[in-house]
Amino acid sequence: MCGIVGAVAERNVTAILLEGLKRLEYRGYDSAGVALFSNAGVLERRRRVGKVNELEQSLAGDPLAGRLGIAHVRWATHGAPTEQNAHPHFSNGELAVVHNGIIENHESLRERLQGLGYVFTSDTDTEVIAHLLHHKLRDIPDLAAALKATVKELHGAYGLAVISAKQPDRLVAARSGSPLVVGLGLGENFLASDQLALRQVTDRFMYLEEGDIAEIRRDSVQIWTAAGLPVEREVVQYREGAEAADKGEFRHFMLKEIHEQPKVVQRTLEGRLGQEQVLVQAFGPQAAELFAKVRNVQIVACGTSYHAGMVARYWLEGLAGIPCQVEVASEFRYRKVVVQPDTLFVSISQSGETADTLAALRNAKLRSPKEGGFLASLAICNVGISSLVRESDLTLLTQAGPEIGVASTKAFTTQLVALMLLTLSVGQVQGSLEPGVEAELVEELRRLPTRLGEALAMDSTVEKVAELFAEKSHTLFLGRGAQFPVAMEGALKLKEISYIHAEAYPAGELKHGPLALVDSDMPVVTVAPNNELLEKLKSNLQEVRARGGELIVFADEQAGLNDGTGTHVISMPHIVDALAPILYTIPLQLLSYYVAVLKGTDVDQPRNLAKSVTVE
Ligand code: HGA
Repeated sequence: MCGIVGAVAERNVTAILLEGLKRLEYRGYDSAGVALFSNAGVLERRRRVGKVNELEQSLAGDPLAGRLGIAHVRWATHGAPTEQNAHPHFSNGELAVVHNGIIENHESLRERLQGLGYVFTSDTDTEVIAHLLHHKLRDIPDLAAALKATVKELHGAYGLAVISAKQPDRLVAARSGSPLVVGLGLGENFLASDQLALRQVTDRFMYLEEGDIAEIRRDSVQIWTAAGLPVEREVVQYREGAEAADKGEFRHFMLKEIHEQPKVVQRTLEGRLGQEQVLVQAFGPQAAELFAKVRNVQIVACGTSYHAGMVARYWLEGLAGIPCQVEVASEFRYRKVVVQPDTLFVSISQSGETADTLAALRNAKLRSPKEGGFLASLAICNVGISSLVRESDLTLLTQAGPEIGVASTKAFTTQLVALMLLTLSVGQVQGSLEPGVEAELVEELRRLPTRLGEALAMDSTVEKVAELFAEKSHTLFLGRGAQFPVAMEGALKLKEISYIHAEAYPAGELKHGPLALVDSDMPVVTVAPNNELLEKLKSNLQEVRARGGELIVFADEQAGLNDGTGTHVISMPHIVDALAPILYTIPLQLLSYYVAVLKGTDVDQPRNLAKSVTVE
């Protein structure tokens, strides 16, 4: 995915920019570029398709130097990954712009700017920003003020950095939907889309907030809010290892990662939501064209990722009307599969190196026309430089960050977010969503991080409930509809880390067998959002109570379920039904965590399990 680095200093910044780009390499990208205000007093740039290494080698042979510069790694959304489309983009040799995100109204802006005489040299949406800003500078000479006027006309998502040959003492930046952070040095300052890119030069950061515009000079940083008011943003000191390799205030990585979910869900949404629509191009430049052709979806994954795929089936069929099949990769790869015409192959994997999933993708790609090939492949993955991403036609990266705990938590919820974006994108392109659904869900997705925070606030309540399980050997998890895979994931978490035998059933299946197991030694966990299946679920719960089974119910605050003998109801914040699977996952993660802590098992490295399953 795209990355931005910028610097204004009294020394040559080329090496700083290159090092910054290398630190962003893990996100996956297709080209890289740098622009500098050279000592000759002009803007110069170098761009290369491929790795940062290619750019570095080119600069080693023919160096560029300057004290002000911006750099970018690009993951194409508009226009193929070519040198011409790589950033920085110039306007009239006077401005250089790098951009993360998508400008939705780029076509109309392009037409208008062409009418004004601007000549475009790329197919990107980004280039309109350079020319529009150039045009604004005629009436508004100050670079930051002109940028403020420019972004008012942009629809979509952006993290932007700009330098001008006419105001070479500053770099200016704007953020809306794509993160940016200012790095503070001594007599020099920096900018990046991720603080990781700047850690070699500073440990003090200022995070820009939505709508912020920043003017960064060697000795000052000035920030304005979207309303144009000057604002101070807090300076945060980075502690070495504070992110991935350190548990911080938490006892285990798993608990830390559970609590990171609002933040990483937010990151996974960043740059992917327009005003009322999902930005389909976030899946890649050819996504819209491909999604228009999709008549079926085949999802292939393992373990937790498989459960994410199971939820997506309810969404793809229920919201977008697209037939969907889901299968565990180890089965799919060895069986003769009949593929319907125009089927999109979707693989899901945290690491992107899961051996079975990768083999399934490779088999899918090798299918002869006689066997009926897939339309295209899409990887939903947390690691941008993984094999799965490299070998798929389209990618949507989750932004969960490194997951250390073996039992997956934040990877799962970010996969669900990615799959919801897929559902809405395919539905949008095909016009198959009910009117208003996309706008409503886009709004609800924006609120989701706050909702997840509310669910996490139930931490101590869930910790108490965990005591009911510590002495038990078996548990049942029940759910209906899209909550069935959530129950499966809850059961998987519990068995993975507490070693308690846990099974998940669709609640309606209870009386077809598992009810025979229910007695006072078999707690039954249920997730009960307030949807059209609630009344049916309530009857299933009665069936359990009638056999003396103890019920633990995570229920919508409006579900009308109350505590009683043998029934423990934990009230959940109300949420739109489509997003309930993401919210209800949280208390189940917490439950297994606290049961494992009570049992004294190795939470982060459960016996017999490994993180990235690169063997069959
Ligand atoms: N739309 C721009 C930037 C793409 C991006 O942010 N990718 O992660 C382009 O296509 O160049």
